[in-house]
Formats: sequence, C-alpha cells, structure tokens
Amino acid sequence: MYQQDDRDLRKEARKLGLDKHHMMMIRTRIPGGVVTPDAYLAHDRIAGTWGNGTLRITTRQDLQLHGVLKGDLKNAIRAINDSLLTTLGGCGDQERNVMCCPAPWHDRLHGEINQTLAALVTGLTPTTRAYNEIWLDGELAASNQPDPPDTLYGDQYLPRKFKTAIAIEGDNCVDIYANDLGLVAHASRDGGLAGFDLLVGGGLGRTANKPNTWPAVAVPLGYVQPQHAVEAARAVVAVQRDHGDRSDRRHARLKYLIADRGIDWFRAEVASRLTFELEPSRRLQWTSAEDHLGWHEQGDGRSCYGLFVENGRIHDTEMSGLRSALREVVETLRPEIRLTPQQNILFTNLSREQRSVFTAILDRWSVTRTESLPNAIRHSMACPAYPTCGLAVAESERAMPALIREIALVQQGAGVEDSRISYRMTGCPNGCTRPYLGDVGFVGTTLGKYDVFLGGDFAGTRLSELYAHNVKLEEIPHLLRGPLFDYARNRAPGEGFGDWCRRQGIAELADRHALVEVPA
Ligand code: SRM
Ligand code: SF4
Repeated sequence: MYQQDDRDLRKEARKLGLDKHHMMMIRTRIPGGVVTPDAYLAHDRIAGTWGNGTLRITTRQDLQLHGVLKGDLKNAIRAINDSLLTTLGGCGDQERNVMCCPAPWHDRLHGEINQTLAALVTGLTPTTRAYNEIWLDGELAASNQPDPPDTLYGDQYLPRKFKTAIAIEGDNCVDIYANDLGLVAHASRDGGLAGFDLLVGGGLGRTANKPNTWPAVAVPLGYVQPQHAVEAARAVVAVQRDHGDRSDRRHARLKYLIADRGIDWFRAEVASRLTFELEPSRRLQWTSAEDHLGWHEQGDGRSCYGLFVENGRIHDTEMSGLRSALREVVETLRPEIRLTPQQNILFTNLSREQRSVFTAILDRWSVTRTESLPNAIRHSMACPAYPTCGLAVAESERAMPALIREIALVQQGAGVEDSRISYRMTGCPNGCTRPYLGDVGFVGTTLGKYDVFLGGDFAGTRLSELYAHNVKLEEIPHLLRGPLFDYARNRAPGEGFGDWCRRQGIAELADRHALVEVPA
C-alpha cells in the first residue's frame, strides 16, 4: 500500500493552514488477474465502505483501492484477505504480481500454463510471517521468534521491484518485454506445454533529464522445460538479489545489472545456480497483442465476454453505471473474472442463456459495449496520475478520455478507423501504462505538456522513439494528423501504424510533418 494525498486539495489546504489530505492506495496482488465472484464483490464493498467508491484495474492485472484512510487500513486489508486474496507482493522490493495471459480457454496448454503460474507465485513470494502478524492476527507486531530464513529473499529482500509475466508465443497481451523476467510458453505438438523461452531485463522506468536511466526491452536468456521454470525463475531473482545495485535506487533494476555486466555474464551466473542446462533460445513470433475483448467461446461450451474499461477505472458516473452494472452481473451470474494487462475485464464461464442476461444488465446501466467503441479508444490506456499519484507531473487518466476521442476522429478522417493503433498515456516518465511500447505514447513532462513517442509496434516487441517534445495537450490531435493521413495514403497492405512510422524513420517523419499542412 502507498501513502498518498489528494493533490487537488493541496492548494486549498495550504491556504487554510491545514495538512495535506492524506489517504492510502491499496493494491491487491492477483496472479494472472483471476478473481472469484466473492473476491470481486468484497473489493466492490471495500471501495464503497472505506475507499473513494472506485475500483481500478491496473496494467499488471491487479485491483487498486484509492482514498482509504489510515484508520480503515486494517479493516480493508482483512476484508481483502477474507476474500482469499492478498496485498503481499502488490508492491515493495520483491516479486510483484506475476502476470499471465488471461484468456480462459479450456485446453491442455492453458491448464498447464496455469499450473506453472501457481508454482511461480509460490516459489517467488516471500515467506515472511510479519504480514500476518501486523495485518491479520492482531497479535505480535514484532515477533521475538525470528522468521525462518527466506531461502530466496534472505533478510534484505531485493534491490528493487521485480516483475515477472507469462505469455503464450504469438499472443503478447501481457507486454512480456516490459518485465524483469518473461516466460514465453511454447505449445507441444500434442497441444500441451513444451517449455518456456526466458527473457530478462525488461523495464520501462526512466527519470526526466537523467540520461543514465532508460527504458529497456527484455532480451533472450535461454529455454527451459516446464518442470524447470520455477528453479530458473528463482535463479534469475537470486542473481539480481546478489549483484543488483543497492546503492542507487535509480540504477537498481535488473536491466541496469545486465547493461553493466552483459547478458553473457548474467547467463553464466544464472546457469551456475541451476541443476540443469539452459537450452538455446528459440526465435519468437508474435501475431497479436489483443487482450481478448468481446465475445469468445472458451472451448467448454461456455462463453467469455471481455469488456473495455476506460483506463481501468470502475465507477458510476452520470453517463454510465459501470460499477453498479458489474456488481449486478457478478451477483446475478457469478462469473469468474479475469483482469487483463490492458486494464480491462473478462467475464468467463457464461452459459448461452446467461449471455442475454449479461448484455441486458450492461444495457440497463448504459455501459458501452466493447464492439461499439472506436478502435482508438479500445486500444488506449492511461495511468492514474493526478490527483492520487505523488509522482505525476501531468494529467493522464483525466486527460485521456477527451484526447482519445479527438484522436479517434482524426483516425476516422484519415480513413484508418479500422486500423488497430495503440495509444498509451502517462503523467510522468515512469512508464506505468508502458507508453514506450505500443504504437503511440504520450509521456507527461509538465502540467499540460507531453512528449510524443512513435514507432513502437502494436505487438509490443520494440521501444518507440521520441517524435515531438513538450507538446501541449490540445495540440496533440493536430500533431498526429500528418503522420496518420500519410500512413493512410502510403502504408503497405496490413502494415501497422508503428511499423510504418519506423519504416519512415522517426526523425524523417518529424521533418516531413513539421512543415506540411495536411488537407482537411
Ligand atoms: Fe507504476 C510507481 C501506478 C504499472 C513503473 N506506479 C508507481 C506509483 C506507485 C507511484 C509511487 O511510487 O508513488 C503509482 C501509483 C499511482 C496511483 O495513484 O495509483 C503507480 N504502476 C501504476 C499502475 C496502477 C498504473 C496503471 O495505470 O495501472 C500500475 C500498477 C501495476 C500493478 O498492479 O502492480 C503500474 N508501473 C507499472 C508499469 C507497467 C508494468 O509493470 O507492466 C511500469 C513500467 C514497467 C517497469 O516497472 O519498469 C511501472 N511505477 C513505475 C515506476 C518506475 C520504475 C523504474 O524502474 O524506474 C515507478 C516509480 C518507482 O518505482 O520509483 C512507479
Ligand atoms: Fe504516477 Fe508516473 Fe506511474 Fe503515472 S506513470 S501512475 S504519473 S508514477
């Protein structure tokens, strides 16, 4: 959990000589984003009772509660644990939530991947008893019996946060390259799990004006059989534990260790801790990064519906009763829920008869269905930024809805409304919605201004480049007109926007469109 303050209220509080309006953000760790109906309803209740009445789906398949007062923390955390979820590992210098493709397909491959996910979570979660003592038992706050030694974390935890995700080759909906450790599952000929390609050293955070900080995509480490995945993951974490930089938090992520010592050194260190040999990496191919929205058959006679949730925020507004609708869906139909890495939500296990009840509930609460959204909106994400994030220097979640609607019109005007183009915004350079991956990134530089990045790709396999610096929010749609109209006229069949931008060269594209006015 994080102590925050309502930044909208700072000025007024200062004027009145009052302290900041402090409040807590609680993040529930949800491996693979799988939430039972009871756990969903518990979070909805907590948000209403102790939080600010909203739930937020994060870019790592977690749920966040905002606006919880300190005095209510214990009740809120107990209620989360009573719903059989935990906040342990939601943040801190340890393994964060392990992400996994949320598609609920009922086949052997997905079943075996889910087993690896569960084993990874067990193998990478700290064994501390302090969490229970402080938050749940209500007994010893500091035990006089030391915790048994944690064989992975020792007594110092890690130099920095550590992030792991599982993808299935071909489907990069988890943004595997943004993770410290990525496991890419390969299917065997008989439809089971053949093994995993391991990728290491992804991480997107950077600090403005600090050129020794940078975003990086993960690089290949080697290939392992399924039974070796957890051992390999623990070895990767252990090398970072022992050699990661503990003197400078800005240089402490695994990506800097690999940059400093080289991938060959890192591979040798990992290999020296393994009881088996790492096999050579395979060549990876990606065909999609869609997070499974809309209707899908699960393969067991039941269906799944993926609902777009704008910027992950589940709340009731004058326009739509999204939170009420989702509560009613879960109370009435009791679907298993899967949160996606793109801030959206899947309702699974719906029978044929339940489908019409489901859509009737959404319609009654005026919830826009995924299918009626312009592509630009459907593929957009924004981080929370103001008023809760203490690191925000610009708006994001509150700025994106208006901006993306204008961009959708530009896309339509250019005749490329059917193209899948991803747009990701953050309120600072830390990269919480992964703006340096995907087609278009907007990164806040100061209030009202953004760096615009182009030339990543929809599949999220490479970093984008800076296209324009410090652009005023209201000028962004106009700025994108040139490249979008140019793309519409000159793209190759099937070519994505990011790929096309990269083929032009980002600097060349900027030169071309700085001067040329595009016809209306
Ligand atoms: Fe993040 C810090 C929100 C995913 C990179 N992130 C923060 C904090 C906690 C601000 C703070 O430290 O005080 C933000 C809380 C804001 C709020 O009001 O809720 C915050 N990060 C988020 C979430 C909620 C954004 C969202 O729109 O969903 C995501 C929560 C994920 C989760 O459930 O665990 C979130 N953050 C990410 C990602 C994306 C990812 O992991 O796939 C990244 C880029 C990948 C990476 O880690 O490199 C990311 N967040 C950061 C960083 C930069 C880390 C770095 O290495 O430099 C910070 C700042 C820090 O750690 O010092 C940060
Ligand atoms: Fe806060 Fe920056 Fe992350 Fe947005 S990107 S949530 S502003 S830390």
